[in-house]
Amino acid sequence: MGANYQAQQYTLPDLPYDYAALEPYISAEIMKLHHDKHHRTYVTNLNKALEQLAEAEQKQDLSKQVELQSAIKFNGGGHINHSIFWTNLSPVNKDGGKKPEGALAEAINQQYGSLEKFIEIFSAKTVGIQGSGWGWLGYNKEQNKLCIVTCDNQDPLSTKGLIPLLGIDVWEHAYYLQYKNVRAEYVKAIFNVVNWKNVAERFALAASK
Ligand code: MN3
Repeated sequence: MGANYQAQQYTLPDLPYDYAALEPYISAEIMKLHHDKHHRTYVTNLNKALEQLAEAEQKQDLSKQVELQSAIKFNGGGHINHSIFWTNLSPVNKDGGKKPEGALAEAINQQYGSLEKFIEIFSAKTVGIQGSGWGWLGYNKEQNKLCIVTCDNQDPLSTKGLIPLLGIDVWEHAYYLQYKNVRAEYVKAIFNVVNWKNVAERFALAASK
């Protein structure tokens, strides 16, 4: 890998709060490992793959360019997803666990009946993911509708043509140290620290574009 192959480099974003800030719902130990080890590894491997891609492009090695797509999707998706996830959460003494307001609250009530009903449907789908993946509240621009969908592995929501508003990581690394195999308890607990203000901002931005 020479220095000649210039690729865009991504960096691990700082968490907008301390590792212990989401306790007791998500332990500091989980947050530190999840952010500083798992997310960092996606960023490192994404940068590696992009550098290899730049090299393969320069060498017009199409087979190599195609081969690299799965690493870019996985690690790039991991970086995209976690970067959203951290901002979707907030300590309870800040924005965590407060109710959605404004246009987002209206859309949730209109489509799902109530916030409680939305959380029930979202949680059931998300807990039911087979293996590793993410539960998402996404926005369908063409239909001007909210959608609850799940993605496998680190596939970003853009692969389904939707704009991500709220993502819940249900890879075991996100909860196992604290909740063991009881994914449902983790998903239930995390709504205590969901930053609905951030979700509403994402919704407003997505709807205005
Ligand atoms: Mn994760």
